[in-house]
Amino acid sequence: MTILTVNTKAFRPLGVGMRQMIALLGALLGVMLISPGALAGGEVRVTVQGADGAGVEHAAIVLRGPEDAWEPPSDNEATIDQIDREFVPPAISIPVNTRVLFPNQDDIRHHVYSFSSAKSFELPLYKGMPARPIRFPQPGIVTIGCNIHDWMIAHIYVVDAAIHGLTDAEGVWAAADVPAGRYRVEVWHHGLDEERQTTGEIRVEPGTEVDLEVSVEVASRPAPRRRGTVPGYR
Ligand SMILES: [Cu+2]
Repeated sequence: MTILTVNTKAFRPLGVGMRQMIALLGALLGVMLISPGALAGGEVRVTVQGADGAGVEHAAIVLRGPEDAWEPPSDNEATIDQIDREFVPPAISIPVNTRVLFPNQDDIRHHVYSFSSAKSFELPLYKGMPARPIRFPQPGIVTIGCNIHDWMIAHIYVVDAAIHGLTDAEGVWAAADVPAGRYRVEVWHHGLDEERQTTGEIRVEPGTEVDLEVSVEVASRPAPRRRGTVPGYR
C-alpha cells in the first residue's frame, strides 16, 4: 500500500463561523444551542484507489488511536440479508463481538458458511430467519459464501477499534467529529495479501480536515460473480 497524499486543512471556515453565530445566539437567548465539545473533533477523509487509479468500493478504513481505551460493545447487532440470490449488502464492517443475522428473504433455501480463520461457521440449508445469530469475537476479514450458489459472496470486516467504516462507490470514506489525537490509519481489503496494512499516522486537530489518499494493489472493479456466470447454477 502506498500513501499518495496527506493534507491537513482547516475545514469549512463558514461552517465554524456559523457554529459561533449559533453559540452567540444561544448565549443571547440564555440557552446552549451547541455543546461546548462540538468543536473538539476534526474530520477525516480517506480515499482508496486501486491499481488503475479508480476508487475502490468496500475497503474498510480503521482509525486506531494509540491511547485507545476502547472496549467492544457487548450488544451490537448487524444483518446481511439474502435477496434474489445475493447477499445484501455484500460487505459490512462491525466491531468485534457483534452478532450478525443472516435472514433468507428468498423462497428457496440457502446454505451460508465461512471457512475464514477469523470465524468459521455454517448455517445449513434454511429459509427465513436462522435460529441463531452468529457472533464474531475475533478481528479479521471473514468471507461468507453460500454452498448452493457459488456466486454469492459477502465480506465481513471485524474490527477492534472504535472508528471504522467502508468506502463508497467512489472509494471514499469520511468521518466527522473524530476526537483530536494521533491515529494509525489501516485500510483492509479482502483482495490484499495481508489483512491489515498500516498506512502510518495522522494527527487530528479540532476544526481541521485530514485528507488521506492511499493506493492499494487491487482491481478497482473486480469482475462481478453473478448467477448465470457459474456453470450449473441458477
Ligand atoms: Cu444460496
